[in-house]
Amino acid sequence: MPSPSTEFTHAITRRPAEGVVNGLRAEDTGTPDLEKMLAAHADYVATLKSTGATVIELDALEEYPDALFVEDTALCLPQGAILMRPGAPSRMGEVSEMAPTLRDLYSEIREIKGPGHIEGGDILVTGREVLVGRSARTDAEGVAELRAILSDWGHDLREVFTPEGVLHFKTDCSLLDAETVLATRRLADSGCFEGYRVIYVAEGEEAAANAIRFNDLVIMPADFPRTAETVRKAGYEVREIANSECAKIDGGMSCLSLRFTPS
Ligand code: CIR
Repeated sequence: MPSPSTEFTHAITRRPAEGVVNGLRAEDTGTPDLEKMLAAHADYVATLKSTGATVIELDALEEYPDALFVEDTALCLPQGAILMRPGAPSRMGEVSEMAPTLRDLYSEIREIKGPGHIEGGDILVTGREVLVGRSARTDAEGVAELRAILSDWGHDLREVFTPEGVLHFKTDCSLLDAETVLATRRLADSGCFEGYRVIYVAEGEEAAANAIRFNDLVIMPADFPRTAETVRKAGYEVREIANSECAKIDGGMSCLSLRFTPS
């Protein structure tokens, strides 16, 4: 039986726009190089497709520099899709740009209406529950509104906390299989993964924690060799994708796609 938290027939991505150089970032570590980013993005899309999935590639959106990070706009579950309400004001409009694509694919669409905020990067769907990290982008009202929708669909939501200074909950963790997470120590030390098997990223390789399990593959950012080796030794098939340019605007492997099986 396919596992809904790791096996997907579809993904949605969005091509980076020239305006990506203006993407939000916590600190300035240099301007992203669009050509390099496009090459890495193409590699990412090809890797998703290599698992047999259909990848819907949306056009770049010049008016939204962060729109390539489609994960933040929606939560896609077997029962339906939920449109998010980003906490970053400059990203609010990305949701209505994503909505028509999801409406074509799903018969059931809900939306976070507010006043709270929630971004997809703060949501980890595991084999048994939906973990949502409160963060600078995701507040208590947003979590409460999502909880009400998920309870209609029979999912348990557990509220947890994204460490101070970390953008999203999934900046620091990923699901490797229904019961196993890859995480930083600073996040796992909060106790939020009690009952799960935790594989830790290597010290100094914290950015390796933002990976994705997509069908048979664990897709990880390149340049974190010790963590990649640990994940391989644990029995997973790893693919590494260059992430140097997205990293300059705080993005990574999970942010770049919505992954789902439409109902
Ligand atoms: C932002 O600050 O919103 C973007 N520059 C990065 C978003 C990354 N998304 C994610 O982790 N899900």
